[in-house]
Amino acid sequence: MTTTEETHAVTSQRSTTEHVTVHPAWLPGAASAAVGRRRVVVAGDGALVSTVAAEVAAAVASHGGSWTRLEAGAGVADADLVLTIAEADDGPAATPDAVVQAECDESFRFMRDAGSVVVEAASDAGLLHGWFHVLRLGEAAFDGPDADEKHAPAAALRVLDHWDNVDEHHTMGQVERGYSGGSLFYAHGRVREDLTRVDEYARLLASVGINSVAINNVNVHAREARLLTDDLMDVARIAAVFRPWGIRVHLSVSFAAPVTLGGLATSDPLDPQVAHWWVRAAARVWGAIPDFGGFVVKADSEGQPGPFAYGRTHADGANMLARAVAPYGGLIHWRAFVYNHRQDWRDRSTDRARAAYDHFAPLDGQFDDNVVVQVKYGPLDFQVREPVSPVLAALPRTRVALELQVTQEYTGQQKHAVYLGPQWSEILRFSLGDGVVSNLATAGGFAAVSNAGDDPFWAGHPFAQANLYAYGRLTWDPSLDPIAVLDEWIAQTFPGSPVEVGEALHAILDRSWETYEMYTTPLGVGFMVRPGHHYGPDVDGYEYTPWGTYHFADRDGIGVDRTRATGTGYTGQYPAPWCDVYESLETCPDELLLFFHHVPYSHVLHSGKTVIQHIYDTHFEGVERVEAMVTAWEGIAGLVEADVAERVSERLAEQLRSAEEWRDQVTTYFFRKSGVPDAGGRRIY
Ligand code: GCW
Repeated sequence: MTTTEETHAVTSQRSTTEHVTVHPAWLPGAASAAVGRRRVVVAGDGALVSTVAAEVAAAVASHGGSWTRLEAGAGVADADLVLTIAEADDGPAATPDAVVQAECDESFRFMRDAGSVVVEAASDAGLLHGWFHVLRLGEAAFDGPDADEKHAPAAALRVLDHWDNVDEHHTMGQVERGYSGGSLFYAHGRVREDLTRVDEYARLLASVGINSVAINNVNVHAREARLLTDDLMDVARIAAVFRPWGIRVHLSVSFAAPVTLGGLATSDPLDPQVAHWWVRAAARVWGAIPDFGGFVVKADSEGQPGPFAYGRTHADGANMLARAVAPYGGLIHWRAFVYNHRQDWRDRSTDRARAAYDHFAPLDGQFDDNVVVQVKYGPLDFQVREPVSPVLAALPRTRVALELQVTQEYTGQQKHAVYLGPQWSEILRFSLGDGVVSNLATAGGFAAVSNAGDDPFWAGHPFAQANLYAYGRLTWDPSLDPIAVLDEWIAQTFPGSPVEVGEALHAILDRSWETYEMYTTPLGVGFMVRPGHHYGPDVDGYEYTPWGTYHFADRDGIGVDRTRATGTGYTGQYPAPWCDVYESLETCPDELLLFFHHVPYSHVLHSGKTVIQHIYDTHFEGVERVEAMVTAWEGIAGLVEADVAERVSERLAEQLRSAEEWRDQVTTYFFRKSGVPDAGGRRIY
């Protein structure tokens, strides 16, 4: 197919909802061409087998192949692709009654024999993953040597959290930290009537292995709280849309709901009336939605209510809820993002980075089995660079989920092209005690804040789709190379494009996380963003605020002393060897230097540069790299669809403007503080 024909094919697959033409992301019609022209058999029962069958039917209808549906285990002859549920020795494997099982076996086996492919799964959820595996491979699924591969997710929980408010006029916007338009779920102050885009979104998520979503903001305001009560049947409608894609729905709930919704005088977790209120709430929810996933709770954090008000621990709070949902196999995702957001900047002894560990490490072993403690990847707040949170190693007897941020709150707000796969890969591969992933894989998993909204490109920036894609792929298999994952995304999103397109996209995105880091906040010190919306530079924006995110720059130096020897002692929260690696100036990695140490500007990094010269050099080079991104894009913009080209060009122009602003403010700020000139003699204001 020529590029023009391909482009036409892709365009014709776009759906139109409420007068918006929606970009197909990585699942354009072209994706199904390889399967669609073959003879396919789908065998087995289960709700998600029907989803696979419908997918196959649509693919062969567009591309001229054929398909048959058979009973599980029926003798199959003469097919190019067989998608089947394995016959289990101990009873039926398919999930009954259209209910997605809590933690079913999602694995599948991929076998290729002389160009014929069999995908065999233990459950219908596994079969759906196997189907999307074939779709992702395209022709390559059928080409190549004989194979027999087992594919299984690294962890049972692969969740996306939406920080969506029902209320469109909320002061934080409809989607808190959302950069992709309005909510996919809510419009005009209620759950949307037309959930077509939710269905398309669910398909995209299923194709990369996501199996749970939470559909409302962890900051639960009065309007959103009512999802649990008055709007429950609307939540059930959303769950019904996700169900055929093997995705369970969760709600964020307010710890104070027994008071605010139930009229009780207290939400003390040890009060039997409170526990009873939650038992009844759970019965209502699971009565309406039998495969409901559970609740997400942000308690005692940034003004949200919690057990501290009653002198109770977070284990008391989480377990009370866990017992209410346990009869249904429900989960409580209890966030460890607990810190004092009203600290006094003058008080140098309080260190926000310590807070999650100080609160949660002593509680290890006290949480019920269906509590999942959800831990942000770093000790602060989704910065471009943070050390991996020591909490992930401190809870060996607790189910833990690692929380990432797909939405680019602190990484350019989807105006900047920043591919986060390399950041997540680094976190997932980091060896903390027994290794982050092995700790999580036992019983926990992964959660991330979604970047999707009702924007026609789903994510504001067409390239931000790659982050959504990579989150699913890397949490399914953390050993994947993030650049190879990007390559998959490019191949599916720009199918049939000339090779220059892929080359340019790699040139723009492969090192874009590092580039963003270069022109923004240096050496792991974090923040320096405009308060409130968090976009653009403001070096001292948070310096004298109660939020606990300081850099302590003065005329002599910069950084936060978190050592045991002379600082806040945070390094002591790490297991060996990290407690010593980070403690010592000799061994602390350059990129985290200012997170752990306060040093003079003349301090020489392992790179051989002084801190001040590093700040100058990275900021100038960061902007040069963005200029190169713009040039690379200009070379291929004419080869992609016009609306994609236009959106990306517009975003890159803003990225360049913003990167220059960052460079000029940061270099000028540190020149003025330190008085040390740039050895390169470049323009500083
Ligand atoms: O990063 C901060 C955000 C808040 C968010 C909070 C959290 C939903 O600025 O907007 O609140 O984290 O993770 O709870």
